[in-house]
Amino acid sequence: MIRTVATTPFDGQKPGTSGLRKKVPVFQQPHYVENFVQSVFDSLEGFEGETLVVGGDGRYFNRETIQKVIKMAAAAGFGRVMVGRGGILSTPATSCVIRKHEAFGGIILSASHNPGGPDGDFGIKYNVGNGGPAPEHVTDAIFARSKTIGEYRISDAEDVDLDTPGITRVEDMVVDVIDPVEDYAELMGSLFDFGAIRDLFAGGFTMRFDAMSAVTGPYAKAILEGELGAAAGTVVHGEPLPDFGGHHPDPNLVHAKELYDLLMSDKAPDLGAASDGDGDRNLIIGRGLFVTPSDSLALIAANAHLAPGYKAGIAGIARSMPTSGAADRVAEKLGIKSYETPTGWKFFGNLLDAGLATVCGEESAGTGSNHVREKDGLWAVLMWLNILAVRKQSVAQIVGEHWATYGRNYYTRHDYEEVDSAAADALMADLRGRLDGLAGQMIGGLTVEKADDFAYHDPVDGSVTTKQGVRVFFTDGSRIVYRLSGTGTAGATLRVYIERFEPDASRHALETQGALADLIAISRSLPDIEGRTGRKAPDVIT
Ligand code: VG1
Ligand code: CO
Repeated sequence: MIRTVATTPFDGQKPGTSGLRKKVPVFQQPHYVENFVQSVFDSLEGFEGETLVVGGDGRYFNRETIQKVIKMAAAAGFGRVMVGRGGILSTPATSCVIRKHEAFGGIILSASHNPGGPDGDFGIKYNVGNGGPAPEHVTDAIFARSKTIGEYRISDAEDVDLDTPGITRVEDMVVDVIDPVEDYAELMGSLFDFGAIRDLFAGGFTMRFDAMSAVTGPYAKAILEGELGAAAGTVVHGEPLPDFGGHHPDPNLVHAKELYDLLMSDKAPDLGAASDGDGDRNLIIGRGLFVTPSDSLALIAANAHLAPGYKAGIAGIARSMPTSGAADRVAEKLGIKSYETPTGWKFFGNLLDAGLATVCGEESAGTGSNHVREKDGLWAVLMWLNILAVRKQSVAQIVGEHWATYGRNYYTRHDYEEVDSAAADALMADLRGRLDGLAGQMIGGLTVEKADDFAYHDPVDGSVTTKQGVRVFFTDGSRIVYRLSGTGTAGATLRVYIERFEPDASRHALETQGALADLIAISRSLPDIEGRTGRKAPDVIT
């Protein structure tokens, strides 16, 4: 039976960079999940009888929330829910399933790279029919609805058995429990030269993939160890755990330190890789060399034609604004356009749908292409494997040649986490207020060329998104960017992105923090980070 339940709005159900993210106890409040899910459904039209894809990264509270979503989808009139077995579907796999099965949309339960568990983070994100995150006009409508909601509808049916594949029903709606890996693995096989990668492994190539006890374990095991013949044990931390083993499933040099240390040691395999909680981020480390995500995007763009799915070449490259300009140099050389979007994958969807861009990436370890409408961790790893298999060189050789051809963009991001929100807002407001006066000023030995607050004009739908980050450009081509995170759940996180282009090949082997030392000092003094936040140094450097 379908029940209508009276409710009252909750404050703050505003989707951020990638959906609604809060601490688990916030989501556990009575009606909290239901209010948000009903606000999503109330903001959509035309889904009667259509398919909704539902899955998550397996974190704590995943299963309970999936049961609610299924019962509410039945009450709302969806015709079918496709849900990953065990409630598991990585973010890129969800995008793949939505597209392949022409679903109306999907709901992804994840807080990505943030920790899970009873005191950890949780999240709900709605994706539209192209498989990508809902664009801003949809998330704005969801938020507006959440502020006025007075009731929601839910079936009082028994919980669905999520562990047995096959078809059941909730009310009139079909529930199809699907293999979470199958469609995705098939798509990967259609894009990459699995035969060449198999030969690579058969020839003694070694790798470690750290799934960080998160969602990619089953995908990586099936594809890398299963289909491609990588040695058993190549995938470590391969079982998705509700608390990710107590770690941050964040594939960066801080949280994947064990992997990094291995790749820097004399026991290093040829390639180290990792992915995040929901499987959309990637970390690539060659023997003795970490590849920054910004460089990885540029390298993938320059070499994509070596993979069968991209052999006709790429139409354009898109990167988020804080991502380094390395990819722009590749676009220039290839004679294709590069696009600069605000942070978050939702801005790439229009460019991909319109065929303007083929490859996209973010400095935050996100890379992907037009094969789905999310960034895709394993895709990036397979792309690297395909490139390595064809070029028969090491990661370090390939990166070195790339820098010699295009120059090197030294790049680092400094995060100041859990800063007092009011202090962070004041810091940004102060910077914004000073923008006009910065040009021409000499700071810490460098001269400011111009400064602005990034605004994006979507070339496809004409929408304008403002206040996406303060950019300070220097006359030597360096850049510092400031923005506040839109994914955090406690206080504010100030992200400071620092970049310098170095054309001189004799200066391509410097240590990054040293190469950027003058800019790093300016990045702290210019907005007086210590005075305003009490922080002398960042919490995380990537
Ligand atoms: C961060 C990253 C951004 C990424 C987003 C979602 O956002 O900077 O590049 O798209 O996380 O990634 P923010 O607003 O905190 O800077 V995921 O892997 O969390 O879905
Ligand atoms: Co993620």
